[in-house]
Amino acid sequence: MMIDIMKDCAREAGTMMVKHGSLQIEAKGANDYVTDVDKEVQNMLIEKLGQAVPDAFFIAEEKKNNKLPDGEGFVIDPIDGTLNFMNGIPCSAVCIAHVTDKEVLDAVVYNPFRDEMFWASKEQGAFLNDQKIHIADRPIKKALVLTEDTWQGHKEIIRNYAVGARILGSAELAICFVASGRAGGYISQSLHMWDYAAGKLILEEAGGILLEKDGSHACLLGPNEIIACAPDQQDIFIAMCKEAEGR
Ligand code: 2AM
Ligand code: CA
Repeated sequence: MMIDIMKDCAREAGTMMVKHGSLQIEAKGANDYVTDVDKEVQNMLIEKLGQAVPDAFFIAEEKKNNKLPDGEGFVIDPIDGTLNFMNGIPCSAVCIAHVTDKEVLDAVVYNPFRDEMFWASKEQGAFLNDQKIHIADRPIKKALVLTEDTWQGHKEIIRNYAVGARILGSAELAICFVASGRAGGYISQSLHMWDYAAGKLILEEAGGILLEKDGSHACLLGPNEIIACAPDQQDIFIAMCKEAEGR
């Protein structure tokens, strides 16, 4: 099964992340970095997954990409949370989404530093390792809300609606933390497809929804200002985004 191949690939990538030597770091832009491990993990994943699906397309962070095509392929972030990874903060993940005709059919998000494999296959439910996961059923007032330091309004606005705001530094892990009920929601800005493609299926299979900030369902094509939450709490999150825009 494809999900088993993807989990094996993620574990192999995880070993590369945990056991690397001294890192070679390159700046791609302001506060945007890539390491030799990102590139090596990506090459390994493209090779192994390409053997499993010979005509697959690949969209992956550390290569030049065209638009998401129809047909079968993979959307990959070799390391989501690269800044954490570079600084020794154990909150980063290898992320693989298996896509057909722009729909995610299988997904894994693996944090090797905690041996946590979030995964899902379409209509089969979502799991953390061997345990089925579900979004939280507590009100947002009693939950943490995750965000990014790039989101224009995070701390004060979120604190008015929730217990508190947290920044993990990995979008995919943040979405999986919502899927598993650790957090009540996630709001972010300027994500790329590979920052949320795998998390989207895991969240949806866990009973959550991934939205654009105007409330429409997020697809893989952008503009990628993303809300992850429970369906019955979407109005609160859209209100938070409106409040942020008004600043
Ligand atoms: P990355 O680690 O793969 O770069 C926290 O910054 C989250 O936002 C991470 O998931 C990070 O992905 C993502 N992100 C997307 N675009 C970014 C950018 N230009 N700079 C920093 N983080 C970015
Ligand atoms: Ca990355």
